Amino acid sequence: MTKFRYSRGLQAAFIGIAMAGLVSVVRADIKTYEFQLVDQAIKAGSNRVITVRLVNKATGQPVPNAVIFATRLDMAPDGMQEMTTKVTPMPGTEPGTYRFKANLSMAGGWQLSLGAKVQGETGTVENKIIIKAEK
Ligand SMILES: [Cu+2]
Repeated sequence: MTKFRYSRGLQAAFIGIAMAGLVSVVRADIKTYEFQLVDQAIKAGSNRVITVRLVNKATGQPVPNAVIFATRLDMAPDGMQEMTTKVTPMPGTEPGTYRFKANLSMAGGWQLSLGAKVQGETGTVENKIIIKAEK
């Protein structure tokens, strides 16, 4: 009787460990996600399209259906934080990519600040992407 109870308890412990392992595999840390610039060469001018990909760094896979909720585009990389331009979201062309239309009115370094909510994850992905607008 005593032996039977012991083994049942041990079995439950193993199931608990297995489930904890499963949860850690399914739920990635929000820090494992990052935005990457897709098209490196962007010319200065109006109606430029900026394409970024949200990637799970642990798997290398693009992350579709994220909610992009915060964007700011300014020339902080060239010491012009106050020089901002409007960023307009556009539909993505493939799952996991997100596109924006912007007026890159000056050649030089632009910084795109992005925030995202990923489905099934708590917390916020926050990334700054540097764009080099060519003449
Ligand atoms: Cu500027």
